Amino acid sequence: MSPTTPMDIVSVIGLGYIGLPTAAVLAQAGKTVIGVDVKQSNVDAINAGRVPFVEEGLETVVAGAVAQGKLRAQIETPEADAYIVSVPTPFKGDHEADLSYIEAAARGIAPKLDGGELVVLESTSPPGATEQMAAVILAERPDLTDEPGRHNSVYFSHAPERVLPGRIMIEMIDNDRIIGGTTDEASEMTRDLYASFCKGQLHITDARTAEMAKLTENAFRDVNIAFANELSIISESQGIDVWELIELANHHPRVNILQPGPGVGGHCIAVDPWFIVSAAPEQAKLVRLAREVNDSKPDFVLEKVMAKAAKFREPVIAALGIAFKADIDDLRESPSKAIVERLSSEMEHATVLVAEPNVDELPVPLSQRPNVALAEVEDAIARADIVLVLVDHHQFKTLDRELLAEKIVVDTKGLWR
Ligand code: SAJ
Repeated sequence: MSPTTPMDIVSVIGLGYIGLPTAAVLAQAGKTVIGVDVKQSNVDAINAGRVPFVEEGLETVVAGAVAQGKLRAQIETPEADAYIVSVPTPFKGDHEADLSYIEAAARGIAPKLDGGELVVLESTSPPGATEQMAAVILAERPDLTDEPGRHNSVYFSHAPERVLPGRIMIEMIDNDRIIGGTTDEASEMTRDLYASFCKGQLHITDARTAEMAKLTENAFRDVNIAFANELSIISESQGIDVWELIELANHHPRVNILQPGPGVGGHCIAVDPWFIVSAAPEQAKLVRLAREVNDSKPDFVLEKVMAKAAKFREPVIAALGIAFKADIDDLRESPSKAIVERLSSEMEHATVLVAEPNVDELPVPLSQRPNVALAEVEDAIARADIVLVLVDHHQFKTLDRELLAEKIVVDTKGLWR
């Protein structure tokens, strides 16, 4: 196969929040897509046309692609023309990126290669990770090369995803993409592959810049949210309504402050800036500080609720939302979930009623706490002394305000101003 061969068979490694939508839109664009996942229950669900998590519009596309035979899932890495690696990159205890899932994916791909294939890393990664992935594959297969144009050449690139959970099926198609090959040929092949489904512009650079660009986008947002969170703490000490303050400041033509909240969660913005800090610990001062400001916001919320709860012998707290943000079921790195966990462990005499419309059961350890229960939102509020808004789910926005009469309200999202 040469770089001009159409990439008809694509294997997507890792069928999570990014991999499965990517597999689905590639199949919709006419590719034959073989998804790979380590979890048998995910594989079974997808092969039955079901999606194992909540994402607007995804299940219809998956079900259609599976029914047409364009998409299937399996545990084993198959032979394919192109591979897209979309596995987690968590961090280790010291905030250094853990590339072991990428390395495992690379070792799965290596024996399936003949020469001519494209291997794209989509997982958010520190600078140098694409080169490392290539090195793992070439160490396993010394008969292959990353020098372009030979019969045994393999092509490597980074094409970071930039989609917003909750809008993935729209943004996967519409957003511009950054593509960074380890060679120009790899960049071109990647551009051809992504052009099959992406209507946004495809911007070409090198692999390290592409890696850093993705981290930069999320660090930019983290720094801006940290500013809003710090403002909320300052405003409280000054008796100022932070929501009104931000709204007023944002009338300036060159000011656009983001919204404060209970902290920053999810597997992207709460994680990726640390990859910059760990790559350049001496230089990345502001990036580190923003992470620290956002990570400490739950402490501020916790102290506020505990102070309000002090006047009750057995306080009942309605905690509205434990997802990491509005209208999703994702609890990863959720500051809201962390606040509920700490409330329940630090105030054993309190009862915490969790209203989370996007989950059917509480996650561990909350499910094991005797003083925490999942409840319908109206019921939780009716029984509560303190109503703590942690997530701005649409179901909460339209609640009858009469329910809040005589309740102490701590609204971390400014939902009911
Ligand atoms: N948040 C605030 N205030 C705001 C905006 C967000 O407190 O004004 C909080 C949210 O509640 C949440 C966290 O920040 O806890 C992150 O939410 P988000 O909506 O900002 O971002 P994610 O993590 O869902 O998705 C981000 C996006 N990155 C950018 O907007 C730069 C998305 O485009 C990326 O693809 C995604 O990270 C990713 O996968 O990296």
